[in-house]
Amino acid sequence: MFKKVLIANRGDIAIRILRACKEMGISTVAVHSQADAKQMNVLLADESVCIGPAKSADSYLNIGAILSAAEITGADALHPGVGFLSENERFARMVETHGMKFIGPKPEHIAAMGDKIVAKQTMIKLGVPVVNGSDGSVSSIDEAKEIADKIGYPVLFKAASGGGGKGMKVANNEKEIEDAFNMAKSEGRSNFGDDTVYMERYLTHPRHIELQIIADNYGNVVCLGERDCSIQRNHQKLLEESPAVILSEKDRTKIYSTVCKAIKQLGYVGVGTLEFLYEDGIFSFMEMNTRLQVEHPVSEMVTGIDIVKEQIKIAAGEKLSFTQKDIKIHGHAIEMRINAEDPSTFVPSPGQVTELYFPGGNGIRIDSHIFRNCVVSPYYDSLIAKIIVHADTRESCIMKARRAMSELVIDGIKTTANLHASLLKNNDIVANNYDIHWLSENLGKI
Ligand code: MV4
Repeated sequence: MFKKVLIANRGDIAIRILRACKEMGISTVAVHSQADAKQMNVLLADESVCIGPAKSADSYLNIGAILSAAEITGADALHPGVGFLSENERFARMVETHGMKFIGPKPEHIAAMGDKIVAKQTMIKLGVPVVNGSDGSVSSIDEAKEIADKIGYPVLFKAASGGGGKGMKVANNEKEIEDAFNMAKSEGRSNFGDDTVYMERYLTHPRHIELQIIADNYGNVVCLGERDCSIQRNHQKLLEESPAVILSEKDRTKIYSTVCKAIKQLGYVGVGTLEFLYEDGIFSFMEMNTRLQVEHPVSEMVTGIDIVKEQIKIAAGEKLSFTQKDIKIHGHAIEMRINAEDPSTFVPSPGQVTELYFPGGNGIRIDSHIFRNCVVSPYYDSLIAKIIVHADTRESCIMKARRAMSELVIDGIKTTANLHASLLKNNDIVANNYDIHWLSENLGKI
């Protein structure tokens, strides 16, 4: 097992990883920007190194500074966390050429899944269901019109280097093709320096359902259940749950087995998430995230598996200690992502937390880096706490989540906590009656 792990991240996820390391007897190195010197992960780590100024590009994305910090502290492995460099193929390779283990998948899998066309073609070959669309990239308006006639309207143009919704344009009929094609191309060019686009049939009312998988170096692949992440706004998830109660047991087992077979054949190692759209009983693969995800705790709650510890063990060459048969989904879990934002405009609200009380009790988990009098910085994303609730059924989980939100106090900054409290009381949410567009369509009413 590793002796010392450098955690190349900040915030709640840095603490999450640090906790796993401590419980495994591994010493920890925190890296931090100048703005983050007084963050809780820095206080909790065995050692810490400042890697640059506040701006992420100069610190948390500064590969040279991070590798130097690893070298001077003698870390033997590096955990990239989520976001930042976690899906950077070049960084993953450099960590390994510097003699450390990268706690993540193989660089070639990071690269393959980073290109959305390659990812989709890979999944087609592996027998994973995808949405009907172009065979690879689309290079002209005439070609786009031909494809649209074949697959049927509405169609969606997507940037090959996209993800997170950037570079997506819908065309409802032939007249809208030209503008949609050109706009998707120019968004791709300006956001990712790549104007390659492809096309799909546009699904109008899907759910976002994603599967958590974990694979070791010996061909063992296990699915740790699915998460329904449909409650989102501008591709920012607000509430996630596991299991996705919309699925029948038959459809659930079938997609688990399809995905596990595919991942085994791919030779993928580590943790990963396959994102699907689910509409009218049909799964369509969208993207694969080759990293730990923010919402992994709901899967941990219902499976009882510590995903981060398993991820570290896999990187250290250990075999998975469980098989698919060992995985039972226990009850229901919901995560509420509390952001330091104005709850009506979603504009970030950095500043000092003057009062803080977190809920507790049976079945409540708090993953957070904030503390009373801490300062929430304007430089990074505005997630300040994840409140994860676990109970026997979805109904009792919602009751417990309402109780948790009624206890929560965060003063001094604006947060989305009250929005979460109203979501938990909303009839559509309680009745499990929503799709990916529900939140933006209902924000005015809740
Ligand atoms: C789609 C889609 C409808 N039809 N593809 C958004 C980001 C990327 N992960 C894929 N996305 C979508 N792809 C087809 N063929 C709708 C979306 C989409 C979406 C997906 C998941 C969660 C939220 C979303 C919000 C808007 C659009």
